[in-house]
Amino acid sequence: MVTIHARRPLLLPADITPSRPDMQVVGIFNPGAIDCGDHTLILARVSEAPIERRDGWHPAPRWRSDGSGLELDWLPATEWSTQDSRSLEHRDSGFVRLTFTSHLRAIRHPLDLQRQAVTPPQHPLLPQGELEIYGIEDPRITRVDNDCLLSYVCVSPAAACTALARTRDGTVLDRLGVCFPPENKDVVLFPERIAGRLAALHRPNPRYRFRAPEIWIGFSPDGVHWGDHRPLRWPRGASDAAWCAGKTGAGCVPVRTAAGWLVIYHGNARPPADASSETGAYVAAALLLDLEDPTRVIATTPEPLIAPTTAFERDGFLPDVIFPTALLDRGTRWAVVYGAADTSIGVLEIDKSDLEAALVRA
Ligand code: MAN
Repeated sequence: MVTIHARRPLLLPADITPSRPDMQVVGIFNPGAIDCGDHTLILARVSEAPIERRDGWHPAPRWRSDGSGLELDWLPATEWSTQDSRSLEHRDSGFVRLTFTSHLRAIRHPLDLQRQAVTPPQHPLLPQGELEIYGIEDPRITRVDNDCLLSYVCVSPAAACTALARTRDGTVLDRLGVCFPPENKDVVLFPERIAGRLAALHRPNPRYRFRAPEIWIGFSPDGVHWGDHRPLRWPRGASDAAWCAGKTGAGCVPVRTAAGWLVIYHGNARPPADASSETGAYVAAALLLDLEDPTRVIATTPEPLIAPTTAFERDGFLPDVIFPTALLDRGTRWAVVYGAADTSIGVLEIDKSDLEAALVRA
């Protein structure tokens, strides 16, 4: 049994200002986070929706690819139906548009990760170019090769894929381009080269479901060329069928421990048949990968470590979501930073010894 300490919201939508006066912030969530000396750099996903309503029309935001800002497309309700809170579906073609758009915001936070007022400047990182016109999402930050590398989801009519960027302090992105083509998300880089190569966990999302979409690992000499891909497999008992039957995905950036690479990942349940939402609950669990050969899963937590239980995790844009994105070392404890209900950022602490005891050899 892993005891959870100091579970708290860290950033809420009301803490930040929208990028434009006609947009409202609907979420600040799924953040990359990394300790930088005297502060924690948080790169948060900020999602915004248009405020204006027009009878018979749905607004769908889109960034102009020439960098000249945000445009609202008004889609006729006769042709587009609302699917869940996140998307609109074209009645004939089945193609979708998002009801909101996301950009990234860099925030420096004291290392104690206590909730406090966010002081400006909150540096916005806005989408750029054809592959980002519906937004950029879910960043993860890894310090590797003396660089701060950021993997983030790009959304466009070409679908969701993952790109890489270098950043010094989160305020400017030096874009390196797409590293995993559509549809692939939940890309996290390891903080060290392994046998000379960069390594990343990633999650392709296949159309044919022979089994649930799962975490893969791949390798690269330079961060641009990736190969040697394979799924991570571990024995899954009957008990995990429910909580990760929908899909699994990384997660926090892996952390080196004496016993192996510690990875906190998410499991997503299939929604119950009578549910109004298209998406089931997201919970967090842990894996341990072999230090020399991280394609080998050596231990797992058979049950979820963290499930949505508090109000800010249960109620929001997408209810019942714990989406872990960063694991920070706080001495005898780990601080887990996570997105809650696609609406806010939460943080909680677990004793390292508790987590170690919960890991069962695979
Ligand atoms: C899914 C969710 C959303 C996200 C879109 C596009 O619907 O993960 O949060 O905005 O995909 O990536």
